[in-house]
Amino acid sequence: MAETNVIVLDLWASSYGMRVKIALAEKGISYECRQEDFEAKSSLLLEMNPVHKMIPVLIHNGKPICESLNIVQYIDEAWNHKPSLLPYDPYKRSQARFWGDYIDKNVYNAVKRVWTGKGEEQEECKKQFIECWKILEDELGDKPYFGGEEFGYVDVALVPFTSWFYTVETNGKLSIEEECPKIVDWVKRCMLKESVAKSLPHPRQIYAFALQYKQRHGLE
Ligand SMILES: N[C@@H](CCC(=O)N[C@@H](CS)C(=O)NCC(=O)O)C(=O)O
Repeated sequence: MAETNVIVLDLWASSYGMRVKIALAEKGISYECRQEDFEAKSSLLLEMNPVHKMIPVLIHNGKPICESLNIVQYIDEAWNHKPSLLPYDPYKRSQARFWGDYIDKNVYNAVKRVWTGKGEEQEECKKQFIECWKILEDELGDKPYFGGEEFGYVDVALVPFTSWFYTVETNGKLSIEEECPKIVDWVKRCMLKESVAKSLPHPRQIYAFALQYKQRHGLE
């Protein structure tokens, strides 16, 4: 399959965009990454994702695929010469999708509420953040990765959000390592993978991005 026909519409700090970049790297697919400006979205983004007008969008041979987990599943199916990100077993596949859905419904908000929150409200958000990640930690258990021995779909779905841990810890004055040590070990394990290390920005870049965001939105 022609790899030159792969474009990702992205914003570097987006955890959703990072999922797509990790999945492409896992499959060894080279691609062109175009950064979007949310204040002036490109006509290509509006054309390729007219429903949500959001990144990430994968454009493969001119055709758009939207919604990050849908994109990860597409990548897994379109480039099936490499080991699958989703398990083959239907039950295990359903479990992986369940956790992908849990992450989508809970993690972004849990993370964002801590770094944007203040005072008592932030304390409540910190409790919810820890609750959310403890549930994930229980699911991980003593396995190296969420799916077992191999890095896979749930890891791809979740690990991008950990690039925000430094921002969460600094703004929320909490130690994720104290609360969820197995998660922190899992992050270190994932970061040893080139696909992850090259797709996640440095935590301090994210922190600077968050600071600018808070200034722009009067959240300081
Ligand atoms: N459910 C979507 C979420 C994507 C999303 O929230 N994208 C944000 C960036 S992190 C976006 O494009 N925001 C632009 C806007 O809201 O105008 C996915 O998984 O792809």
